[in-house]
Amino acid sequence: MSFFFLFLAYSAEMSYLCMQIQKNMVISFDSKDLSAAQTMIAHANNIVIATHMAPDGDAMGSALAVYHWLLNRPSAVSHPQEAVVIVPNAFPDFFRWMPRASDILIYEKEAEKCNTLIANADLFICTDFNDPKRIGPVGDKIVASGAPKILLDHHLHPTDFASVVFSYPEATSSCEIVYRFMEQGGPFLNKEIASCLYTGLMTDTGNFAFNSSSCELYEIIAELIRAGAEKDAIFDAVFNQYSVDRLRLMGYALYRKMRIYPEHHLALITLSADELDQYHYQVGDTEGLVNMPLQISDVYYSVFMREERPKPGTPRPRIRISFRSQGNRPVNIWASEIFHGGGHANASGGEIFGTLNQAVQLFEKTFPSYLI
Ligand SMILES: [Mn+2]
Repeated sequence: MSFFFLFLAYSAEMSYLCMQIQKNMVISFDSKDLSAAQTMIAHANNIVIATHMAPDGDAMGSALAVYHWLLNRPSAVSHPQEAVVIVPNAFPDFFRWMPRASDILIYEKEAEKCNTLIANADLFICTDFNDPKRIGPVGDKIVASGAPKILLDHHLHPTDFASVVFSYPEATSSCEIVYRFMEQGGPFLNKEIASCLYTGLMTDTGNFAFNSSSCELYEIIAELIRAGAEKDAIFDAVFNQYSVDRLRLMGYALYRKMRIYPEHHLALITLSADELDQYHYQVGDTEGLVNMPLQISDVYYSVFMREERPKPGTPRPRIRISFRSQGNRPVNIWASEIFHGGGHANASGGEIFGTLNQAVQLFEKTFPSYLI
């Protein structure tokens, strides 16, 4: 009994502490790192901006914001720089409206062109990933290049691949870090940059539903709106663009494929490649699905598994797994120790190569030891 109360007191204290940290969160840059990065940027001629696989709003927003910033800096007149954004694979259609999204090069589609640009790059600016593995073949090429690398990111435990690292896991998003970084170089905001950054702040916090209690965040948002970001239109462009198939897929997943483990406050949704085909699955169609079971009052953990057909040369399908939780119920250790992934305490990812059944068996075997 006393242990129980001790635990309650402890978790209450922890959430209070987290709340305090959130409210007072100010990103402060190391001045040496900052001037090193600024010098690298000032001297570079060919800059490659790279972000993670299956780009989300924060990846798109942070990379495109840096791109616009490089193109518009006052020094761009005296010292024109080539800049390009490379993403490993396609981004969802609902980000197509983003300013200059059409300039983005998709490695999967234009590998040769990308390889040439990477080989000629004299600076890499990496946003929203902590490990070159997160960007597939682009990561290998970047690591192999001798050019300096600047990392702007909010995922835990960045691996040691960048020359200058701005890693703030307590930040809401990489867009927040990019905002603070660009601000150090003087006035920088315009409508394009503001729209890109707002997108990342909005998507990484579930439209400000979680991980979004810092006053700083709303100060930034006020500046973005002043600079021309159209908040409601951006919400509409990102969240109200479902296809009929996408909404039906969500309905099917919730109605037919959601399993609840009541005594563990846990939900699991699985979708096979065949089921995805039935609904003409497009990249991004299952975005947000993993969060939905958390709307159930007694569900605090949610896991979503999606099967990808094996690629030529790989015998087994890949099961992509997303983990979500609420409060002081970390899922990242489970994701990293069992499913070769990791991430934030309340939002992680992982994968296994095998069948959906094998993934579900592994899930059922291991969750009792990882969930509170
Ligand atoms: Mn992010």
